[in-house]
Amino acid sequence: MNYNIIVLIFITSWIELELPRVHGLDNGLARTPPMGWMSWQRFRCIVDCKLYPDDCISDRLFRKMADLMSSGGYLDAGYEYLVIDDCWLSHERTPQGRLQPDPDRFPHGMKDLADYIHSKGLKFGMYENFGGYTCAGYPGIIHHLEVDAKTFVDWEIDYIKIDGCNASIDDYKQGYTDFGRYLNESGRPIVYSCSWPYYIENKGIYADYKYLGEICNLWRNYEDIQDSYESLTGIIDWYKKHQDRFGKYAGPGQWNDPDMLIIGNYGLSYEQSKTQMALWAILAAPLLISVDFRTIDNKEKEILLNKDVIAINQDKLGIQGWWVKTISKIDAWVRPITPVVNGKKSYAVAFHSRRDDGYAYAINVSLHKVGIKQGTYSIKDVYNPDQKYEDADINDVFTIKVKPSGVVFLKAIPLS
Ligand SMILES: *[C@@H]1O[C@H](CO)[C@@H](O)[C@H](O)[C@H]1NC(C)=O
Ligand SMILES: *[C@@H]1O[C@H](CO)[C@@H](O)[C@H](O)[C@H]1NC(C)=O
Ligand SMILES: CC(=O)N[C@H]1CO[C@H](CO)[C@@H](O)[C@@H]1O
Repeated sequence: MNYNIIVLIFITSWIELELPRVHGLDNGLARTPPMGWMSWQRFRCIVDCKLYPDDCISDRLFRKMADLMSSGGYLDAGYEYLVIDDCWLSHERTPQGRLQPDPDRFPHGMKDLADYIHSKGLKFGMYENFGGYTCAGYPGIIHHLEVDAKTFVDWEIDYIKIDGCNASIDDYKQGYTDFGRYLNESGRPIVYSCSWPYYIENKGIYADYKYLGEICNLWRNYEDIQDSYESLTGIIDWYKKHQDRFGKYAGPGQWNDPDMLIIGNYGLSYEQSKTQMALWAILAAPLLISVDFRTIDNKEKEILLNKDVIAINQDKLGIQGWWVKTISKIDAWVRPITPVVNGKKSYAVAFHSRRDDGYAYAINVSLHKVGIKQGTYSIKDVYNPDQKYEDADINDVFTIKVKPSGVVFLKAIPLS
Protein backbone atom coordinates (compact mmCIF):
# COMPACT_ATOMS: atom_id res chain seq x y z
CA MET A 1 0.00 0.00 0.00
CA ASN A 2 1.62 3.27 -0.95
CA TYR A 3 1.64 6.37 1.17
CA ASN A 4 -1.02 8.21 -0.85
CA ILE A 5 -3.52 5.42 -0.38
CA ILE A 6 -2.91 5.36 3.36
CA VAL A 7 -3.44 9.11 3.55
CA LEU A 8 -6.58 8.80 1.45
CA ILE A 9 -8.01 6.11 3.70
CA PHE A 10 -7.20 8.14 6.75
CA ILE A 11 -8.90 11.26 5.41
CA THR A 12 -11.94 9.36 4.17
CA SER A 13 -12.54 7.59 7.45
CA TRP A 14 -12.07 10.79 9.42
CA ILE A 15 -14.70 12.56 7.35
CA GLU A 16 -17.12 9.64 7.41
CA LEU A 17 -16.93 8.96 11.11
CA GLU A 18 -16.21 12.49 12.29
CA LEU A 19 -14.08 10.82 14.96
CA PRO A 20 -12.52 11.13 17.43
CA ARG A 21 -15.15 13.22 19.13
CA VAL A 22 -14.09 15.64 21.82
CA HIS A 23 -14.42 14.94 25.52
CA GLY A 24 -16.18 17.59 27.58
CA LEU A 25 -15.53 18.86 31.06
CA ASP A 26 -15.90 15.75 33.15
CA ASN A 27 -18.65 16.80 35.55
CA GLY A 28 -21.36 14.71 33.92
CA LEU A 29 -23.43 17.80 33.05
CA ALA A 30 -24.60 19.50 29.85
CA ARG A 31 -24.41 16.32 27.80
CA THR A 32 -26.80 18.21 25.51
CA PRO A 33 -26.89 22.03 25.27
CA PRO A 34 -28.24 23.53 28.54
CA MET A 35 -31.82 24.85 28.39
CA GLY A 36 -33.28 27.48 30.67
CA TRP A 37 -34.09 31.12 31.24
CA MET A 38 -31.68 33.96 31.95
CA SER A 39 -32.55 37.46 33.10
CA TRP A 40 -30.07 39.70 31.27
CA GLN A 41 -31.43 40.43 27.80
CA ARG A 42 -34.97 41.22 28.98
CA PHE A 43 -34.44 42.60 32.49
CA ARG A 44 -30.86 43.90 32.28
CA CYS A 45 -29.70 45.80 35.32
CA ILE A 46 -33.03 47.29 36.38
CA VAL A 47 -32.45 48.04 40.07
CA ASP A 48 -34.97 50.86 40.54
CA CYS A 49 -37.92 48.98 42.05
CA LYS A 50 -39.94 52.19 42.52
CA LEU A 51 -39.91 53.09 38.85
CA TYR A 52 -40.04 49.45 37.63
CA PRO A 53 -41.76 47.52 40.42
CA ASP A 54 -42.58 44.50 38.22
CA ASP A 55 -39.31 44.33 36.30
CA CYS A 56 -36.51 45.09 38.76
CA ILE A 57 -33.88 42.42 39.53
CA SER A 58 -35.38 41.07 42.74
CA ASP A 59 -36.55 38.06 44.69
CA ARG A 60 -40.11 38.86 43.59
CA LEU A 61 -39.24 38.80 39.87
CA PHE A 62 -37.44 35.46 40.05
CA ARG A 63 -40.17 33.76 42.11
CA LYS A 64 -42.72 34.92 39.54
CA MET A 65 -40.60 33.69 36.63
CA ALA A 66 -40.03 30.37 38.42
CA ASP A 67 -43.80 29.94 38.88
CA LEU A 68 -44.53 30.59 35.21
CA MET A 69 -41.57 28.62 33.88
CA SER A 70 -42.77 25.63 35.82
CA SER A 71 -46.54 25.98 35.24
CA GLY A 72 -46.34 27.30 31.66
CA GLY A 73 -44.96 24.17 30.01
CA TYR A 74 -41.38 25.42 29.69
CA LEU A 75 -39.96 23.04 32.27
CA ASP A 76 -41.78 20.12 30.65
CA ALA A 77 -40.25 21.10 27.30
CA GLY A 78 -36.76 20.88 28.84
CA TYR A 79 -36.03 24.44 30.01
CA GLU A 80 -34.76 23.64 33.49
CA TYR A 81 -32.19 26.26 34.59
CA LEU A 82 -33.42 29.60 35.93
CA VAL A 83 -30.35 31.83 35.83
CA ILE A 84 -29.96 35.23 37.52
CA ASP A 85 -27.56 37.46 35.60
CA ASP A 86 -25.73 40.62 36.82
CA CYS A 87 -27.01 43.15 39.40
CA TRP A 88 -28.20 40.84 42.17
CA LEU A 89 -25.27 41.73 44.42
CA SER A 90 -24.82 44.15 47.26
CA HIS A 91 -21.96 46.57 46.66
CA GLU A 92 -20.38 45.39 49.93
CA ARG A 93 -19.20 41.95 50.99
CA THR A 94 -20.19 40.79 54.49
CA PRO A 95 -17.75 41.54 57.35
CA GLN A 96 -16.52 37.94 56.85
CA GLY A 97 -15.74 38.70 53.22
CA ARG A 98 -18.63 36.74 51.72
CA LEU A 99 -20.71 37.82 48.74
CA GLN A 100 -24.25 38.83 49.62
CA PRO A 101 -27.30 39.90 47.61
CA ASP A 102 -28.73 43.41 47.70
CA PRO A 103 -30.69 43.39 51.00
CA ASP A 104 -33.65 45.43 49.76
CA ARG A 105 -34.25 43.51 46.57
CA PHE A 106 -33.45 40.06 48.04
CA PRO A 107 -34.78 40.37 51.61
CA HIS A 108 -34.90 36.59 52.20
CA GLY A 109 -31.35 35.88 51.00
CA MET A 110 -30.18 33.59 48.24
CA LYS A 111 -30.58 30.20 49.89
CA ASP A 112 -34.27 30.88 50.48
CA LEU A 113 -34.73 31.85 46.82
CA ALA A 114 -32.79 28.77 45.74
CA ASP A 115 -35.08 26.57 47.84
CA TYR A 116 -38.12 28.16 46.22
CA ILE A 117 -36.75 27.65 42.70
CA HIS A 118 -35.86 24.03 43.52
CA SER A 119 -39.36 23.49 44.95
CA LYS A 120 -40.73 24.30 41.49
CA GLY A 121 -38.67 21.46 40.00
CA LEU A 122 -36.21 23.92 38.45
CA LYS A 123 -32.45 24.22 38.73
CA PHE A 124 -30.86 27.41 39.97
CA GLY A 125 -28.18 29.42 38.18
CA MET A 126 -26.29 32.55 39.10
CA TYR A 127 -23.84 35.07 37.68
CA GLU A 128 -20.55 36.48 38.81
CA ASN A 129 -17.56 38.06 37.16
CA PHE A 130 -13.92 37.04 37.19
CA GLY A 131 -12.43 40.56 37.30
CA GLY A 132 -12.53 43.08 40.16
CA TYR A 133 -16.02 44.31 39.30
CA THR A 134 -18.93 42.84 37.36
CA CYS A 135 -19.74 44.57 34.09
CA ALA A 136 -22.35 46.63 35.96
CA GLY A 137 -19.96 47.52 38.78
CA TYR A 138 -20.70 45.02 41.57
CA PRO A 139 -17.98 43.09 43.44
CA GLY A 140 -16.17 40.49 41.32
CA ILE A 141 -14.51 37.28 42.46
CA ILE A 142 -10.82 37.78 41.67
CA HIS A 143 -8.75 37.25 44.88
CA HIS A 144 -11.80 35.51 46.45
CA LEU A 145 -12.20 32.52 44.16
CA GLU A 146 -12.21 29.82 46.81
CA VAL A 147 -14.54 31.49 49.31
CA ASP A 148 -16.91 32.62 46.56
CA ALA A 149 -17.13 29.11 45.11
CA LYS A 150 -17.97 27.94 48.62
CA THR A 151 -20.69 30.59 49.00
CA PHE A 152 -22.33 29.53 45.74
CA VAL A 153 -22.19 25.89 46.81
CA ASP A 154 -23.75 26.82 50.19
CA TRP A 155 -26.59 28.44 48.25
CA GLU A 156 -27.00 25.17 46.31
CA ILE A 157 -26.60 26.59 42.84
CA ASP A 158 -26.63 24.24 39.85
CA TYR A 159 -25.18 26.54 37.19
CA ILE A 160 -22.84 29.53 37.18
CA LYS A 161 -21.95 32.03 34.47
CA ILE A 162 -18.62 33.74 35.08
CA ASP A 163 -18.29 36.95 33.07
CA GLY A 164 -14.97 38.55 32.19
CA CYS A 165 -15.19 42.32 32.71
CA ASN A 166 -12.47 44.32 34.43
CA ALA A 167 -9.75 41.70 34.26
CA SER A 168 -6.43 41.58 32.50
CA ILE A 169 -5.86 39.17 29.65
CA ASP A 170 -2.99 37.42 31.39
CA ASP A 171 -5.12 36.38 34.37
CA TYR A 172 -8.04 34.64 32.65
CA LYS A 173 -6.57 31.20 32.02
CA GLN A 174 -5.38 30.63 35.57
CA GLY A 175 -8.45 32.27 37.12
CA TYR A 176 -11.10 30.34 35.20
CA THR A 177 -9.14 27.12 35.73
CA ASP A 178 -8.85 27.68 39.49
CA PHE A 179 -12.50 28.62 39.94
CA GLY A 180 -13.54 25.50 38.01
CA ARG A 181 -11.31 23.41 40.29
CA TYR A 182 -12.95 24.90 43.41
CA LEU A 183 -16.37 24.08 41.99
CA ASN A 184 -15.24 20.54 41.25
CA GLU A 185 -13.68 20.05 44.69
CA SER A 186 -16.98 21.02 46.34
CA GLY A 187 -18.47 17.81 45.01
CA ARG A 188 -21.64 19.61 43.82
CA PRO A 189 -22.32 19.19 40.09
CA ILE A 190 -22.49 22.74 38.71
CA VAL A 191 -22.70 23.74 35.05
CA TYR A 192 -19.80 26.13 34.39
CA SER A 193 -20.31 28.87 31.78
CA CYS A 194 -17.20 30.88 30.90
CA SER A 195 -17.32 34.26 29.13
CA TRP A 196 -13.53 34.47 28.91
CA PRO A 197 -13.16 33.72 25.15
CA TYR A 198 -15.30 36.72 24.24
CA TYR A 199 -13.00 39.06 26.10
CA ILE A 200 -9.96 37.90 24.20
CA GLU A 201 -11.56 37.32 20.77
CA ASN A 202 -12.82 40.87 21.17
CA LYS A 203 -9.20 42.02 21.21
CA GLY A 204 -8.39 40.02 18.09
CA ILE A 205 -6.80 37.07 19.92
CA TYR A 206 -8.04 33.56 19.11
CA ALA A 207 -9.27 31.59 22.10
CA ASP A 208 -7.94 28.10 22.90
CA TYR A 209 -11.20 26.20 22.45
CA LYS A 210 -9.63 22.82 23.02
CA TYR A 211 -8.61 23.92 26.50
CA LEU A 212 -11.95 25.63 27.16
CA GLY A 213 -13.68 22.34 26.45
CA GLU A 214 -11.65 20.75 29.22
CA ILE A 215 -12.62 23.27 31.91
CA CYS A 216 -15.99 24.80 30.91
CA ASN A 217 -19.37 23.39 29.89
CA LEU A 218 -20.20 26.37 27.68
CA TRP A 219 -18.62 29.61 26.68
CA ARG A 220 -19.55 32.88 25.04
CA ASN A 221 -17.26 33.97 22.26
CA TYR A 222 -18.99 36.93 20.65
CA GLU A 223 -20.87 40.06 21.64
CA ASP A 224 -23.99 40.17 23.81
CA ILE A 225 -27.19 39.78 21.86
CA GLN A 226 -29.41 42.89 21.76
CA ASP A 227 -33.13 43.00 21.04
CA SER A 228 -32.88 43.33 17.25
CA TYR A 229 -32.60 41.31 14.05
CA GLU A 230 -29.45 43.26 13.23
CA SER A 231 -27.81 42.00 16.41
CA LEU A 232 -28.99 38.45 15.67
CA THR A 233 -27.55 38.46 12.15
CA GLY A 234 -24.32 39.99 13.47
CA ILE A 235 -23.86 36.92 15.67
CA ILE A 236 -24.87 34.54 12.88
CA ASP A 237 -22.38 36.12 10.49
CA TRP A 238 -19.57 35.92 13.04
CA TYR A 239 -20.30 32.24 13.62
CA LYS A 240 -20.37 31.73 9.84
CA LYS A 241 -17.02 33.40 9.39
CA HIS A 242 -15.20 31.67 12.25
CA GLN A 243 -17.00 28.29 12.42
CA ASP A 244 -13.96 26.27 11.35
CA ARG A 245 -11.99 27.47 14.36
CA PHE A 246 -14.41 26.40 17.08
CA GLY A 247 -17.33 24.37 15.69
CA LYS A 248 -15.45 21.11 16.15
CA TYR A 249 -14.97 21.72 19.87
CA ALA A 250 -18.69 21.52 20.58
CA GLY A 251 -19.89 18.21 21.93
CA PRO A 252 -21.40 16.53 24.97
CA GLY A 253 -20.31 18.56 28.02
CA GLN A 254 -18.92 21.54 26.07
CA TRP A 255 -20.76 24.03 23.88
CA ASN A 256 -20.26 27.29 22.00
CA ASP A 257 -22.79 29.83 23.27
CA PRO A 258 -24.01 32.45 20.76
CA ASP A 259 -26.06 34.01 23.63
CA MET A 260 -29.68 34.17 24.73
CA LEU A 261 -32.88 33.66 22.73
CA ILE A 262 -34.60 37.03 22.22
CA ILE A 263 -37.82 35.41 20.97
CA GLY A 264 -40.95 36.89 22.57
CA ASN A 265 -39.50 40.36 23.15
CA TYR A 266 -39.76 43.43 20.92
CA GLY A 267 -37.03 43.16 18.29
CA LEU A 268 -37.86 40.13 16.13
CA SER A 269 -40.77 39.51 13.77
CA TYR A 270 -42.53 36.14 13.84
CA GLU A 271 -40.45 34.81 10.92
CA GLN A 272 -37.22 36.10 12.47
CA SER A 273 -38.10 34.35 15.72
CA LYS A 274 -38.38 31.05 13.86
CA THR A 275 -35.01 31.87 12.30
CA GLN A 276 -33.27 32.28 15.66
CA MET A 277 -34.75 29.06 17.02
CA ALA A 278 -33.78 27.08 13.89
CA LEU A 279 -30.23 28.40 13.75
CA TRP A 280 -29.71 27.85 17.48
CA ALA A 281 -30.78 24.25 16.83
CA ILE A 282 -28.31 23.93 13.93
CA LEU A 283 -25.53 25.42 16.09
CA ALA A 284 -26.20 23.10 19.06
CA ALA A 285 -26.49 26.32 21.06
CA PRO A 286 -27.62 26.54 24.67
CA LEU A 287 -31.31 27.55 24.68
CA LEU A 288 -31.52 30.32 27.26
CA ILE A 289 -34.81 32.16 26.93
CA SER A 290 -34.73 35.78 28.08
CA VAL A 291 -38.33 36.87 28.08
CA ASP A 292 -41.06 38.04 30.43
CA PHE A 293 -43.21 34.92 30.86
CA ARG A 294 -46.10 37.16 31.98
CA THR A 295 -46.46 38.87 28.61
CA ILE A 296 -45.12 36.52 25.90
CA ASP A 297 -47.53 35.91 22.97
CA ASN A 298 -48.80 32.42 22.31
CA LYS A 299 -47.32 32.36 18.82
CA GLU A 300 -43.84 33.08 20.13
CA LYS A 301 -44.29 30.68 23.00
CA GLU A 302 -45.13 27.96 20.45
CA ILE A 303 -41.80 28.56 18.74
CA LEU A 304 -39.92 28.19 22.03
CA LEU A 305 -41.82 25.01 22.86
CA ASN A 306 -41.61 23.42 19.38
CA LYS A 307 -40.74 19.81 20.16
CA ASP A 308 -39.16 18.99 16.82
CA VAL A 309 -36.84 22.00 16.88
CA ILE A 310 -35.86 21.30 20.50
CA ALA A 311 -35.15 17.66 19.59
CA ILE A 312 -32.75 18.80 16.86
CA ASN A 313 -31.06 21.23 19.27
CA GLN A 314 -30.74 18.48 21.87
CA ASP A 315 -29.65 15.77 19.45
CA LYS A 316 -27.47 13.32 21.28
CA LEU A 317 -24.69 13.16 18.69
CA GLY A 318 -23.89 16.69 19.88
CA ILE A 319 -22.36 17.77 16.56
CA GLN A 320 -22.46 21.52 15.91
CA GLY A 321 -23.80 22.30 12.44
CA TRP A 322 -22.27 24.69 9.93
CA TRP A 323 -22.97 27.10 7.12
CA VAL A 324 -22.50 25.36 3.77
CA LYS A 325 -23.15 27.95 1.09
CA THR A 326 -25.32 30.86 0.04
CA ILE A 327 -27.72 30.43 -2.87
CA SER A 328 -29.36 33.63 -4.22
CA LYS A 329 -28.80 35.35 -0.85
CA ILE A 330 -30.26 32.39 1.03
CA ASP A 331 -27.83 30.80 3.51
CA ALA A 332 -27.87 27.00 3.71
CA TRP A 333 -26.89 25.42 7.06
CA VAL A 334 -26.64 21.74 7.90
CA ARG A 335 -26.26 19.67 11.06
CA PRO A 336 -25.82 15.86 11.26
CA ILE A 337 -28.27 14.33 13.74
CA THR A 338 -29.93 11.06 14.73
CA PRO A 339 -31.45 8.73 13.70
CA VAL A 340 -28.45 7.03 12.12
CA VAL A 341 -29.75 4.43 9.64
CA ASN A 342 -27.29 1.79 8.37
CA GLY A 343 -24.41 4.12 9.18
CA LYS A 344 -26.05 7.10 7.47
CA LYS A 345 -26.84 10.09 9.65
CA SER A 346 -29.94 12.21 9.38
CA TYR A 347 -29.57 15.94 8.77
CA ALA A 348 -31.23 19.13 9.86
CA VAL A 349 -31.04 21.63 7.02
CA ALA A 350 -31.95 25.29 7.45
CA PHE A 351 -32.33 27.79 4.64
CA HIS A 352 -32.17 31.32 6.05
CA SER A 353 -33.17 34.09 3.69
CA ARG A 354 -30.98 37.17 3.88
CA ARG A 355 -33.23 38.83 1.31
CA ASP A 356 -35.55 41.74 1.89
CA ASP A 357 -37.73 41.63 -1.21
CA GLY A 358 -41.18 41.06 0.21
CA TYR A 359 -42.21 37.60 -1.00
CA ALA A 360 -41.24 34.02 -0.30
CA TYR A 361 -38.39 33.56 -2.75
CA ALA A 362 -38.17 30.25 -4.64
CA ILE A 363 -34.90 28.39 -5.07
CA ASN A 364 -34.15 24.93 -6.38
CA VAL A 365 -32.09 22.85 -3.99
CA SER A 366 -30.89 19.28 -3.57
CA LEU A 367 -29.40 17.45 -0.63
CA HIS A 368 -26.15 17.12 -2.54
CA LYS A 369 -26.01 20.90 -2.90
CA VAL A 370 -25.94 21.24 0.89
CA GLY A 371 -23.10 18.76 1.20
CA ILE A 372 -24.88 15.44 1.84
CA LYS A 373 -22.84 12.73 0.15
CA GLN A 374 -25.05 9.69 -0.33
CA GLY A 375 -28.46 8.14 0.19
CA THR A 376 -32.18 8.63 -0.29
CA TYR A 377 -34.06 10.56 2.35
CA SER A 378 -37.55 11.32 3.52
CA ILE A 379 -37.93 15.06 4.07
CA LYS A 380 -39.98 16.73 6.74
CA ASP A 381 -40.62 20.46 7.05
CA VAL A 382 -40.06 21.07 10.76
CA TYR A 383 -42.17 24.22 11.12
CA ASN A 384 -44.81 23.22 8.53
CA PRO A 385 -45.51 19.49 8.80
CA ASP A 386 -48.34 19.90 6.24
CA GLN A 387 -45.87 20.95 3.56
CA LYS A 388 -45.09 17.64 1.80
CA TYR A 389 -41.90 16.82 -0.05
CA GLU A 390 -41.22 13.72 -2.17
CA ASP A 391 -38.59 11.31 -0.90
CA ALA A 392 -35.34 12.55 -2.41
CA ASP A 393 -32.14 11.01 -3.63
CA ILE A 394 -29.25 13.41 -2.96
CA ASN A 395 -29.35 14.63 -6.57
CA ASP A 396 -33.11 15.15 -6.82
CA VAL A 397 -33.91 18.83 -7.20
CA PHE A 398 -36.85 20.33 -5.35
CA THR A 399 -38.15 23.84 -4.87
CA ILE A 400 -38.41 25.62 -1.54
CA LYS A 401 -39.82 29.10 -0.88
CA VAL A 402 -38.18 31.13 1.87
CA LYS A 403 -39.79 34.24 3.37
CA PRO A 404 -37.66 37.38 3.78
CA SER A 405 -35.46 37.02 6.92
CA GLY A 406 -37.25 33.73 7.65
CA VAL A 407 -36.27 30.09 7.36
CA VAL A 408 -37.31 26.85 5.74
CA PHE A 409 -36.19 24.22 8.22
CA LEU A 410 -36.02 20.62 6.96
CA LYS A 411 -35.15 17.31 8.50
CA ALA A 412 -33.82 14.61 6.16
CA ILE A 413 -33.92 11.01 7.39
CA PRO A 414 -32.23 8.19 5.42
CA LEU A 415 -34.74 5.69 4.04
CA SER A 416 -32.33 2.77 4.22
C1 LIG B 1 -14.50 16.50 39.40
O1 LIG B 1 -13.54 16.09 38.43
C2 LIG B 1 -13.36 14.68 38.32
C3 LIG B 1 -12.22 14.42 37.37
O2 LIG B 1 -12.40 15.07 36.15
C4 LIG B 1 -14.67 14.04 37.89
O3 LIG B 1 -14.54 12.65 37.79
C5 LIG B 1 -15.75 14.41 38.87
O4 LIG B 1 -17.01 13.89 38.45
C6 LIG B 1 -15.87 15.92 39.07
N1 LIG B 1 -16.83 16.23 40.10
C7 LIG B 1 -17.70 17.24 40.02
C8 LIG B 1 -18.60 17.38 41.16
O5 LIG B 1 -17.71 18.03 39.09
C1 LIG C 1 -36.42 24.74 -10.73
O1 LIG C 1 -36.28 23.64 -11.56
C2 LIG C 1 -37.41 23.47 -12.44
C3 LIG C 1 -37.26 22.13 -13.15
O2 LIG C 1 -35.96 21.99 -13.69
C4 LIG C 1 -37.45 24.65 -13.38
O3 LIG C 1 -38.56 24.53 -14.25
C5 LIG C 1 -37.60 25.92 -12.56
O4 LIG C 1 -37.54 27.05 -13.38
C6 LIG C 1 -36.52 26.03 -11.50
N1 LIG C 1 -36.88 27.10 -10.59
C7 LIG C 1 -36.00 27.96 -10.11
C8 LIG C 1 -36.53 28.94 -9.12
O5 LIG C 1 -34.82 27.96 -10.42
C1 LIG D 1 -14.39 49.70 38.11
C2 LIG D 1 -14.32 49.30 36.68
O1 LIG D 1 -13.24 49.14 36.12
N1 LIG D 1 -15.48 49.10 36.08
C3 LIG D 1 -15.60 48.74 34.67
C4 LIG D 1 -15.94 47.27 34.55
O2 LIG D 1 -16.28 46.93 33.21
C5 LIG D 1 -17.37 47.65 32.69
C6 LIG D 1 -17.71 47.06 31.34
O3 LIG D 1 -16.59 47.04 30.51
C7 LIG D 1 -17.03 49.13 32.64
O4 LIG D 1 -18.14 49.83 32.14
C8 LIG D 1 -16.69 49.58 34.04
O5 LIG D 1 -16.28 50.93 34.01
